[in-house]
Amino acid sequence: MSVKDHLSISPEVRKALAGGRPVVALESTIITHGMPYPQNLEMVQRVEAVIRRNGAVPATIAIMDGKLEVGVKGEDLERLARGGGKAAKASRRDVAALLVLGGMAGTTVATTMMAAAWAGIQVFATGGIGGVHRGAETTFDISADLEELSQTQVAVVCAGAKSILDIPKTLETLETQGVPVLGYKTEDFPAFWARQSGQKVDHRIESAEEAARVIALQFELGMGGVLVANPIPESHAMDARAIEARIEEAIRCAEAEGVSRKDLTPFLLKRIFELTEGKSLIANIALVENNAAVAAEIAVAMSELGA
Ligand code: PSU
Repeated sequence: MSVKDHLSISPEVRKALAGGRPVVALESTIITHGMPYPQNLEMVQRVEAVIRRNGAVPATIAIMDGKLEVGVKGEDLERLARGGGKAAKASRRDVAALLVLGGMAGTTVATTMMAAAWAGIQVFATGGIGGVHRGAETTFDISADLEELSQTQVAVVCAGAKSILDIPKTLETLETQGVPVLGYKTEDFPAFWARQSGQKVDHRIESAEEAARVIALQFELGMGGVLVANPIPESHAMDARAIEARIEEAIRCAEAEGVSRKDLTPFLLKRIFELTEGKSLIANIALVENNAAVAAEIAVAMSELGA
């Protein structure tokens, strides 16, 4: 029995990987827990189209019927998007149990990185990584995404960390874990809905080719993952101060209702969606599309390098 027995890779993705062609992984917690239906389904369809337009093959990853499916599509994608409440949220520690017990689950950034690495995919696009939650000094709530980045050789393109988090502590933890944080055409670490968090990235890179060279070397040296931070497009960026007031309100609601652990991020995203009358969702979709385009360009550049 090997890892391969638990992976179900679609023929299109398998063929692309065998031919050394660029592939971009996509996660699915954003579908099952990050956005409502039907916007979640529209989002993934648009994001996959963006990846194709930019010369790569998309591979949405999820747990379906006891398998880690790489390249979910058609009816399965619809089932996942409609599944909402029924789908589990699969973090690293849930994978073995869910594969044995069956059912359907959205994979987080951490789990999608693992599955991508097992399948041989080097580049992955998401919205925003999980991180250190505000108040973590008492709750200890730190996303498993951070540790995964330190040990799994996949480049994650994101719009920074969600500003529901404590961003300085998130960056501090990434530093402790030895994860390189590259700013895509920026020195500022982006804050998901806003272009800037007020914190600096480690290194500014100017192009997909430059990112590909850094990522290829990091992998060659066996030093773990890379985070590429790509700010939300200016046209969709939200005012940092206005969104902060909504975040604080959402956090107060979570505390009052006793929401914690793996339910916290989905709860906060949903509450902020309501408090911004849907504007946060429009911005979220725009930033994921933008990340998908950059991830595809990086995947193309990596395959040109022969990496
Ligand atoms: N990006 C989004 N929306 C999301 C997520 C990322 O635009 O919902 C998900 C990712 O799957 C990430 C998870 O791994 O949020 C973080 O959850 P937690 O804080 O419980 O680790």
